[in-house]
Amino acid sequence: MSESLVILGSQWGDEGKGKIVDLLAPDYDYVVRYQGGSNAGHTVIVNNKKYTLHLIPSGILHKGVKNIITNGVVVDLEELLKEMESVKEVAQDFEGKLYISDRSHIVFPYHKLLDSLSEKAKGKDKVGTTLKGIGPTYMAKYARNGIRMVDLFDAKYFRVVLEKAMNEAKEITEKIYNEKFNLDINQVYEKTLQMFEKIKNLITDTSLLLHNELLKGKKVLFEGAQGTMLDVDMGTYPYVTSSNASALGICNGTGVSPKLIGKAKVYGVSKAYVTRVGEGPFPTELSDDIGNRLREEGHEYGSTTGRPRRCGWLDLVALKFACRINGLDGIIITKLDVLDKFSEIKVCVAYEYEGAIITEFPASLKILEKCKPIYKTLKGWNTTTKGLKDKSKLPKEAEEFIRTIEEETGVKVVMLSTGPERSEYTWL
Ligand code: 2SA
Ligand code: MG
Repeated sequence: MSESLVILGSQWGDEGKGKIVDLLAPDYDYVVRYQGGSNAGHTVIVNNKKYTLHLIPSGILHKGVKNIITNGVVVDLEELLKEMESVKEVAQDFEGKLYISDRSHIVFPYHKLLDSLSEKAKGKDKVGTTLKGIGPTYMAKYARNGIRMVDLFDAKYFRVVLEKAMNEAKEITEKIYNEKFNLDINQVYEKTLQMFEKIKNLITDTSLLLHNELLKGKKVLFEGAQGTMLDVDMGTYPYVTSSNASALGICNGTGVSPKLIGKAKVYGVSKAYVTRVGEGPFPTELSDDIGNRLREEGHEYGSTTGRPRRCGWLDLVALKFACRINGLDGIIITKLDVLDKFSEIKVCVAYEYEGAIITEFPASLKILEKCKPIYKTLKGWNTTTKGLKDKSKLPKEAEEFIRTIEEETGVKVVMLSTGPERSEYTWL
């Protein structure tokens, strides 16, 4: 049986998964994206050139690595084509290098419209989505009104289902949101088919492909998007994305049996601190100078939307939760170097809630909102770890920081990332 690997976010996304997948990809036959859509933003820097991937798996930047967008991903054709253009030089030919599931659902312009109308209507209770149409596309999927890649092979059938879906979107727009619906069915229909023409040679039964390849012993790297705490079932609901961003989403997202996936190792990526974009409580958030310093030192702005990210100290209650949900075999700590200049570093080891100590992440946001972090204060290392590749050169204070993470979560830290470049990391 093959040795596969899962790399996913253990926090609220933006943990630096793209860089990790990119650097490990050469050891794998396939890199697989299994949920989410163009809401993801995976930044990879190669030879000083920055690539931001939203839909295409980060293995695309390597020769000989095949990439799969599976049934669990919602695909925006316009974004996909833009992205293919942006990596064209590196990827060269996409045929035989990028596969897209015939069962994946398509994000249409009316999904994006509904995303923004829903956010607007929620007012101060908005989720803070990326406005990429993700929620409405998954809603359509579960309401059995979605349109899949396979449907586009039959233009007549596509016209019928598109009309039905757009009429419904029009009704919601006008009757529920009292707004104008300016999208034209003919235009959406024609444009979709034109775009589809350009990628239809990449569409296949990726569930079957993966099944057969795994049985043959091929090595597969599963690339998560967003993070565990944004998982629709296990995250900080309703301030979550609309798919299973944790390891729990791999089976339904790929159409591969848990018996085959079960052989994979699972590594969770965590920043040395916490960031979050969008709304929703996050107990260790710092709205002070330290939070601002983390944002500036860490360049914490959304790679899809450019939004400033909320920053705070590392939350080990949440990380311990992510270790359990995902069954983590190891933790990868990124952006360690961002803490280089902090003389004191805090990690949250428990919450205080109405006088009681909580060590398990609560389901209720009402409780979470009132949780006050209980910190363990560690000494900073006050020296640079930027670009550090030799673990024996790790300052002893940074070793203590790592040890604390391991003690509190019960999971080994297996790798440190010390800068955005492909080469800036060390295995521990
Ligand atoms: P959505 O658009 O429906 O998935 O939004 C729902 C929530 O999920 C959060 N979310 C994210 N959080 C962090 N990073 C994401 N990707 C981009 C990035 C985000 C960006 O890599 O930087 O550029 O702003 C991502 N995608 C979704 C979102 O903030 C909502 O809280
Ligand atoms: Mg990101």
